[in-house]
Amino acid sequence: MKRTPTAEEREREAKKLRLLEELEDTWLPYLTPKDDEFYQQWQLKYPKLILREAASVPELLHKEVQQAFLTLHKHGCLFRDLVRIQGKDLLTPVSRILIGNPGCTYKYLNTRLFTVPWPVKGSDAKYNEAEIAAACQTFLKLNSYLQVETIQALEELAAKEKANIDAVPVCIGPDFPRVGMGSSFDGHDEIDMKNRAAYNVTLLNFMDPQKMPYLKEEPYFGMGKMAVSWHHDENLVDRSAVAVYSYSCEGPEEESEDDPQLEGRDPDIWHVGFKISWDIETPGLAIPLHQGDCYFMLDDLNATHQHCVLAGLPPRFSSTHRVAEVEFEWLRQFWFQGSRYKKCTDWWCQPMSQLEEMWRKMEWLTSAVLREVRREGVPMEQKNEMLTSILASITTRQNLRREWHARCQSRIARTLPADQKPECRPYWEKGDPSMPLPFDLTEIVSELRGLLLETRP
Ligand SMILES: O=C(O)CCC(=O)C(=O)O
Ligand SMILES: [Fe+2]
Repeated sequence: MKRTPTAEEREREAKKLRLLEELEDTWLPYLTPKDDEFYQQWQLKYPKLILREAASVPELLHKEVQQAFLTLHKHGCLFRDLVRIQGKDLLTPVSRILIGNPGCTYKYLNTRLFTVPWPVKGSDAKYNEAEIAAACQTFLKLNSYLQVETIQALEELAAKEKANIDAVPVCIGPDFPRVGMGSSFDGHDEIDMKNRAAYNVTLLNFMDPQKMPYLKEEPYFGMGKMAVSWHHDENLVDRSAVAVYSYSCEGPEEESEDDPQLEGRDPDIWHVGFKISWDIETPGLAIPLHQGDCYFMLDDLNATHQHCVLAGLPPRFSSTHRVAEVEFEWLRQFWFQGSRYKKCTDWWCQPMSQLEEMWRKMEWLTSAVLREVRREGVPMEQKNEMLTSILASITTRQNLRREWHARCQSRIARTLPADQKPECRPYWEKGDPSMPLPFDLTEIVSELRGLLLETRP
């Protein structure tokens, strides 16, 4: 069953279609390092995008991180997600795992991932395999490294912005102090900088293009096959950075020579693409990513620009470090992902059963409120107030239950292997004596609507 897209989603989709129509069958221009203007455009239009090539990262860290990726892959810890985009259920071509602070989650494309914990101080996480534990520790180490690099890059960016401001002659007198000249780094930046680099999770990606023959073509620039389509990273702390470690499993001898005759990016090499949102004037960028290269999206780059991942030939992993926001909506999301978390750790078992217990109490409380609104002798005005507020929340609850039930039943969900099969939980049959209210709230919603009409003044 399809969810109706929101007005905002419809508008965005229409805008995108208008843009594509406007382009007709011409491609927009984009630049690669082969182009003369590449570095100039990068500096001018994408100054908050930073690349650190593999050679600048300690060799030992490369070894450890690359081993850790392979270990998690070997133990089958990465999964394709059954996401929902504009009411459609889709299986991502990329397999993923979220690692991070214990208890953290990250939601993307209507799917909440739960961290396999990394061993921060005081963590008592248990892992199914010593190798998985070691891999999580390695990603914590990489996280600290990338955090330090990010803060340094932010400081450099701030210094550059300041130099630019100072270089502009300002014709204002001493009565107009030049505070906050449009720069994002004014005043108490030190703390802001640290917070915006305080990565609490990393989302690992993996894809082997050889095993994924149906990749989408990049639609605006003709950049070729995409592993991840154009997007902004969602649900991050405002202006927080994202740091990415890229590991394409290319043999050193396979590296193809750039043929200057060929137009556009090399389809054998993995790239990250960047463009400014809704801008068809500024050329896009396709930045080649070789084994161990890292890139950083600083400050508001993720908001003002979109990025995509362009597939190369070899399999590739990436570790994308983020400052995830704290949010809610956990129970159904967790069980929707089947028993995948059991593969790595039992960390979530206890919190989830505790949460379910609290949820159960909420069901009983809801039934008590329903009893109260049905009771004779409650003054009309008071009854009207109670009904208005409870009807709204029960309706939302019913809509969400219906949506999740449908997601669990989708055709594509049924194709998943047993350990990844979505479980619709909490769920119970009609007349279950342990539950005070039915799962399907349709009848209760119409009853409440009727009661509300009666109490209309
Ligand atoms: O793999 C990458 O380089 C980036 C992936 C990405 O954009 C994402 O996971 O949001
Ligand atoms: Fe992304």
